[in-house]
Amino acid sequence: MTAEPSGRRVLVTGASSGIGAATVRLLSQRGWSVIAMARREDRLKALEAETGCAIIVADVTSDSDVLRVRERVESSGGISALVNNAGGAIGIDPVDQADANDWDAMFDVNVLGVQRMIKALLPSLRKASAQLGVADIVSISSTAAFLSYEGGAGYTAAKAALHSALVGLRLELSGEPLRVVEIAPGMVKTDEFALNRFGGDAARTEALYDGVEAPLVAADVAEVVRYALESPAHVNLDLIQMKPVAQAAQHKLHRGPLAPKL
Ligand code: 8X3
Repeated sequence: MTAEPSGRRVLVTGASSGIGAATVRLLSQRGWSVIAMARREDRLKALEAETGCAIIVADVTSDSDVLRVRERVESSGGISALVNNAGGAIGIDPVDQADANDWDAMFDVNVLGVQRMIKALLPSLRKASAQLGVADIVSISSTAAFLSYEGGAGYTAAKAALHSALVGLRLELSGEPLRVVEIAPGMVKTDEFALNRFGGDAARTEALYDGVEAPLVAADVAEVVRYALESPAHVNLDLIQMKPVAQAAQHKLHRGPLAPKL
């Protein structure tokens, strides 16, 4: 990674697949200088070869990794935007049967991982905002932050905590040219989200999307990230909830063709 000015330079976490990888692809195409961060080096290398992005192999749940990321970002020109995408769900156990270790892991990646990244990179973002007039923290939460469902309590609690933390952050940054954007997607069909949640059960994953006409895909969310980042500097998209048309709510999913009631 060479030193360069921090204008339109973004770091994306969870970049090895799904929404993160789609965001890296789209922002690279748009001329952003992109740093893709994730744990899996082989996937990052493929993304680097495809898009020309810089890569950092690191885990948002590791204090020492995040410190290393901070040092590398600062020594290579800083960033003007951070996209906190790393996260995920583990299991679908009801509260009385869930493994506390799974909840711990969900809180670590979905909540504390975002806090670690913001704490580490806020100085760089502040510097960029002084140069450019604005800098951005975009975080991918979930519709799960706003509606609980059976078997999802650990995940919904973590995403609700993330939402609450982002509201607090926006208040704390009041008066600075820093935008805090939260994007809350519903059903997004990616290669890994549901597969990870269901412990690798491919049949169960496929059944989740069965008959759903056009679930969101990673590129749909990436496009909203791009829109938020490229909006005029005075426009803060505080919170965007997005779902496929077939999903009126997590518990109100239409399977089968969408058809007008004529
Ligand atoms: C994923 C959305 O509906 O599985 O963040 O909770 S949902």
